[in-house]
Amino acid sequence: METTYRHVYSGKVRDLYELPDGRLLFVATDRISAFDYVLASEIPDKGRILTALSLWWFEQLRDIVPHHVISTDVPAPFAGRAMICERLEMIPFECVVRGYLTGSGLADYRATGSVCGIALPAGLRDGDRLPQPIFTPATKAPRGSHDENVNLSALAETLGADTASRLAEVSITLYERARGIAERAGIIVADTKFEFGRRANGELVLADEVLTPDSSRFWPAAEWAPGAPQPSFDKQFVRDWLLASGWNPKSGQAPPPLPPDVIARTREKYVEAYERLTGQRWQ
Ligand code: Q0Z
Repeated sequence: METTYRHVYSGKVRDLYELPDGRLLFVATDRISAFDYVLASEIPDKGRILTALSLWWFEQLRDIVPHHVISTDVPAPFAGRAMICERLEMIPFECVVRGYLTGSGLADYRATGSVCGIALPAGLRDGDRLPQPIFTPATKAPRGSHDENVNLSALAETLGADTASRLAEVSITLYERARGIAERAGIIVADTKFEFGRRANGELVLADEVLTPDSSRFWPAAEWAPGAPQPSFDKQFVRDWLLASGWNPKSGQAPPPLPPDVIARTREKYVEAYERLTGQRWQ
């Protein structure tokens, strides 16, 4: 049988296609990014592992909110690393939840004492656990620029107060469910980004990929030591090797290709995250 699909968009590490009936084909590639660059080297199986992980999370969360996945019966070139999804009217904000303080949340906190208009206790350090998870939405920036944190009022202005508060509530509920599961697996989900869309009847649906190392910060719980940047569960070998190679992230030069052992060890981290979280062996 002949299957056609039309390429509609590519992100750094994933591609989006449209099927003839209007449904979308959401494809995770083996590409990896670090320091805002897509690397020349790919991580074998990364696309399949992250797709399997995302599908597993969608099932863990489906009693909280419906998801956009219709089928994983995809054209052969994408087998195992793609989902056929219902087409939604996407909400034009990233729904970020933070359980720990780091990254742009830490930067905002250091500048203002707040993150997205939410005041936090004084004296928090990089990597500290927050008293409770916070909803910190961001605008979706065009490619090449960075998302901008916004407060709940900005969200309410664009979407209406009801939708804004529903997004906050659902996002925090999803995060709390996920962090409990991950904690028991020895993984800290420091923060995560959800994307939602609406069906024609107005229902909110969880879209995109969820709770993968690409959409979240995963930290190894055993190594958590707030007061300094935390090691990344998946990308630490890549970052360490790139910096030790003498390459400067601010040079404007493309990063060098990764050596085989760094590729292999990074692949193992994705497998480990999958196995620890799902309790299933990878393949
Ligand atoms: C997601 C993206 C990329 C994958 C559009 N269910 C949906 N309905 C309508 N639009 C989308 C979705 Cl998931 C949608 N994106 C982001 C970019 C690969 C996803 F390159 N864009």
